[in-house]
Amino acid sequence: MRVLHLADLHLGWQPEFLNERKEERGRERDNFLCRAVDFALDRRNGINAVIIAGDLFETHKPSRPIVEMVIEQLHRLENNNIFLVTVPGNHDEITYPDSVYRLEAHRWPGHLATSPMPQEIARLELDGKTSSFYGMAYTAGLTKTSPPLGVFPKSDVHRHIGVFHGSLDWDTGDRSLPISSEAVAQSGYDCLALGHIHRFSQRSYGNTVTCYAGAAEAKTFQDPGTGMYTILSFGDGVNVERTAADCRLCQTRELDLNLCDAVEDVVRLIEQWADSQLMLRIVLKGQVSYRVDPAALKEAHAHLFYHLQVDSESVFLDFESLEGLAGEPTIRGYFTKRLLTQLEAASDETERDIIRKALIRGIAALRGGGE
Ligand SMILES: [Mn+2]
Repeated sequence: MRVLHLADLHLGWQPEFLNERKEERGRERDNFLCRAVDFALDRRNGINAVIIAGDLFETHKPSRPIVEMVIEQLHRLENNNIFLVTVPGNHDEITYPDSVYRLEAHRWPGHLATSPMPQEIARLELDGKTSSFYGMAYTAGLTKTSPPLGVFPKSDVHRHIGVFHGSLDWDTGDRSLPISSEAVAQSGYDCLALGHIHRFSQRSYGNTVTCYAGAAEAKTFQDPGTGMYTILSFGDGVNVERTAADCRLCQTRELDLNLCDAVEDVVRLIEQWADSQLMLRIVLKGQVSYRVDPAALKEAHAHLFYHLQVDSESVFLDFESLEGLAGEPTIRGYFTKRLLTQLEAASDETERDIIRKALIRGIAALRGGGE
């Protein structure tokens, strides 16, 4: 049995920060569900079941076109005999009377969790084995969250798979569902397919494999997506596989100015990274004696990327301010004074250049900011 484990799609979310590309990218993100369904239907992937572990939608009340698109895509799974389990999350919380899951429950494809506490949702018979799927829909006022969720129902079948949108032992007091890992270890479940944390992770508690599939598609640079499908493969045990999901890459890269002698070198590095498909955030680091303007770099190079953001955590240090440093009764002051003396005594420009670089890097190192 091979299960495509999806979570945290946040369909309908708009990337405001992309300005004129906002709508285009929003549509592309929302189209992820269609690509995931194509993946599940591709016989080469051998998928028997799809799990959606919460936050399918960005809100509990998504727009009509998004709802219709989702139901149409999920119908494709149902029509092709792919077993489907959907669990609501905290973004698309079932609590509200106008929640999409309350209004559409009567025509939701596959199996939808609506119970406020864990229950068996459905069973799947495959190759002479019966697998039971358990889940719940967090409902404010009805779901008990203190102590953390720790009682897991269990039917008399071969396999047990929990589908939850919550946090393992991470009681932040927000409207999420805390889950006791101690209880998971005692649950006798084969696997807990989780949503809520947007990064991928996999751990074992007792004989139970817990897996956060993570959000495949990026939202922002802080929430950059995994770009991967997660497949839970059940044989003798549980195997977690991952494969590339054809999502737009969203990356943050550090650019160490200490490795650049001038702005021209910085420009050359950015040009080497040029990729019209990439959403890239560059963080300038280091301590240098030339001025770098992140806004100007962004302006000049934005056309080389799908989206470019340049932030600076670097420190500008001009040679005038070194005289001040040289007077400090510190190791840094002593170092600066010594290098400035060498600089004055240097016989040619090559030597002076080396001493200047040593000075800048040395000061960075003494601040704990360099190599
Ligand atoms: Mn989420």
